[in-house]
This record gives sequence, C-alpha cells and structure tokens, in this order.
Amino acid sequence: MRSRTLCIIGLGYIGLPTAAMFATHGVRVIGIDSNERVVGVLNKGDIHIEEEGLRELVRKAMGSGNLVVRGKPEPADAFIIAVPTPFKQDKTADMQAVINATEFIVPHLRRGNLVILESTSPPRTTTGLVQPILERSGLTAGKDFQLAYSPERVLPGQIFLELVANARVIGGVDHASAVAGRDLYSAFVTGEILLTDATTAEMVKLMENATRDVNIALANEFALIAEKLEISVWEAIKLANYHPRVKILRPGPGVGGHCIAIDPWFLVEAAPDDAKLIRQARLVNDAMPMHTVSLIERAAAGTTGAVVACLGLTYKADVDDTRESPAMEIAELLAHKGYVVRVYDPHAPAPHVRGAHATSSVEEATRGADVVAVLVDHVEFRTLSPARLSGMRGRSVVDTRNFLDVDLLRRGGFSVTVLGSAR
Ligand code: SAJ
Repeated sequence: MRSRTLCIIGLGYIGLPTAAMFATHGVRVIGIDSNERVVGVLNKGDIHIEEEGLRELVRKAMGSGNLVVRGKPEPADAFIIAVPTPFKQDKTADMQAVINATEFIVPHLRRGNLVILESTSPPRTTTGLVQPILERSGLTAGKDFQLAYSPERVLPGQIFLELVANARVIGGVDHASAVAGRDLYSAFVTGEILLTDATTAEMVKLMENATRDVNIALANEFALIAEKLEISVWEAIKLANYHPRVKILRPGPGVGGHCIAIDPWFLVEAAPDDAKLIRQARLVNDAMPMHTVSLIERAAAGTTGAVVACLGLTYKADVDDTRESPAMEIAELLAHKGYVVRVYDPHAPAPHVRGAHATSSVEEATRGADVVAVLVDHVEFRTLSPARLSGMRGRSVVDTRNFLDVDLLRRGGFSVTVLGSAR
C-alpha cells in the first residue's frame, strides 16, 4: 500500500487520527469531510477535536504533503468509511451517513480497489447495505473490488497508542478482501491483525461495547443497592476486586459517549427478543442521571431557588466530547426542575445546556452556589479544596465519581455526598 492513495471519508474522532497515521507512514491520503467547517479548519492548519498529540501529527502529515483535505472523494486505491452512526429517537441505527459516504464512492470505484467500513454498524451492514450500493457501479464485491469491515476499537484519550498497538479485526466479504485489509493497516498497526468474515467483525465490535455497558450497569446497580444498605459500594468493590477473577467497574452518573451508550441498541435492533440483558443494562445506565439528580436534590435539602454548580459536562474525564453525556442531561434535568444551574467544563468551554448558565471557571460557577455537583472526574477537579469553594453560599458537595478528597472537604466544613455511598 505504501506510496499508493487512500481516501478516508469522515474526519472525526476516528477518521482524522487514522488519516494522520497513514499519512505519516508513507501512504498518500485524501481526507474527506462533508462538513465545510471541518475542511476549512483543517486546511488552516488547525484541528476541530481534542486528542493528545493529534494537532502535531495532523500538522506533520499535512506539512509532508501526504495528507490533503477535501470536501468530496477522488479516485484512490483504497477507501475507508469512518462516519458516525448515531441512533434515532426509537433507538434504531441512523445509517444515513454511511449510505451517503458509500454513494460518494460509487462514481470513483475502480477494478482492484479496496473499500473498508470502520463505522460501528448493525450486523450485516457491510454485506446488506454497503455492498449493494457499491455494486451499483457495475462491479462485483469479492471479484472486481475488495470489501471489508474493520471496527475501530480505540479509547478516546489514548487513541494514538491504541490505534497502533491494539489488535485489529478485519472481516472481509471474502478472504482476499480481509487479506487486502491487513496489507493496508499493517502500514502502522503493530498489534495482531486478525482476519474473519464481515458480519463476525461487525458483531465483535458490538459485543465488546455491550460487554462494557452490561458491566457498568452491574456496577451502577451495586451502587443503588449499597445506598439502600447504607454502606459504601466503593469499599465493597475494592474488596471484591481482590478476587482473582472479579473485576467490577466503576459506578457513575450514567454512561455516555458516542459508543457504549449507542452500540448495544444495534444488537437489540438485530435481535429484540434475545437481547434482553443488553436492553436492561441500557435502561439501568440510562436511569443513572435521574438518580444523580435525586442525590443533588437531597443535598440541596429543599433550599428554594437553590443554585447548583455542575462541574464537568463531557461524557468522561479529560476529553472534549459531550455526545450522549449524562452530565449534560443532569444539568438540563436540574434546570427543568427549577434550580438555578451553572455549568463549567474546562474541556467543553461553550456547551449549550438548556436552561443553564455557562461559566468559565470553578470559582465563577460555585460563587453563591448552594450545592456543587462534580459530574466528571477531570484532572482539574481533583484538587477541589475548601479554599476553591469558599465563594459558595451553601456547603454541600456531591461527588458522582468518588474521586474528590472527601476528608479534606469535610474538615473544611463541607457536607459531601458520594454516589453509591451512604458515608
Ligand atoms: N464509565 C463508567 N464506569 C466505568 C467505565 C466507564 O461509568 O467503569 C462510563 C464513562 O464515564 C463514560 C462511558 O462509560 O460515560 C464510556 O466510557 P469508556 O471509557 O468506557 O468508553 P468510550 O466510550 O470512551 O470508548 C469505548 C471503548 N470500548 C471498550 O472499552 C469496550 C473503546 O475501546 C471503543 O473503541 C469505543 O468505545 C468505541 O468507539 O466504540
């Protein structure tokens, strides 16, 4: 694949790092995004998303001439589709972006090309949706061109490490397609490259994220039980995890992000009568924001017109992504209930939270507040001390992630509620 041309459609959290990696490993990459703003930002030498090391790598790639960014696809040897697959109101997959990207490729598809779908998709998308669209070109998958599914599996916040080192699964519509995919990714992947068929590869990705979702739901359910029993779930989890075959995850205010909060629904869609546990886990996790609101309301203890400072809005620590974020939902629910809500997030400076007032520092958000609810465990909040909260009117802190220095805050006269703990 070296010195040949690769067209990557979708320059988001996955497409852009992937484009930069290929481009800095000897592949000529045409990066495509249908969003003009994204194309404009990248062509000015800037980036539109936050990820450690991304800015430097994109600059290096563009500076070398190996990465160019455009609004429309061009002929290439290989195409990677890395567009979002959100879900609709009824929790079924919205495949429009995949359809558009695939249709974009059709006029450029040539004999000998390789097309890879990376977007997380319901089972059989590659063979049932992408293949028929590509075959409108008059060419046949597995004969005239190669087609494979290869899920991205990287963890936002450590994308570059994981892009390179994680094992990569490549499922072809035939074996030759999977092999062609391996040849492509071996430009930079040092992890094992495992070949299979396309539908199995789609299923692998959905199973991984459903497993994580179910395990987080279990931790959240333990937290609810522990609150009723008036013990600390955190202590119980720590002790249980001494067992050599037990690894309980962390409870929290809910599960967000573009992956785990969405992908399990694709399995429910594929097999509604069978995916019972998967559906239930989604419901448990989706109920956590409301549970967190009830903890905050208790901390406000009936103060009329209470002012609540919500610290953190992104879906997890130290990323800038607010998609499906439980913290956003909690702030909106509080505002809807009539609280005066102030929000602050160092990574998402101008989020639109319905009914809430955006602020630009911990001090501004907490000044005159009755309750401070820490919704995301950003590094910046780890050092939350009585001194930083001295402008508050009340003295209540809600820690939804069990990461604050509770003793320090209590010694400073604060009453601290920790999710999952009566202590
Ligand atoms: N969370 C908890 N408790 C935990 C772990 C996570 O409440 O113990 C919450 C987080 O706060 C967050 C959500 O779950 O709201 C998801 O965070 P995450 O760090 O578990 O996962 P993502 O969404 O950032 O990335 C996941 C990863 N999948 C797995 O770990 C199985 C990543 O490898 C995938 O590439 C990514 O989804 C994806 O794109 O599908």
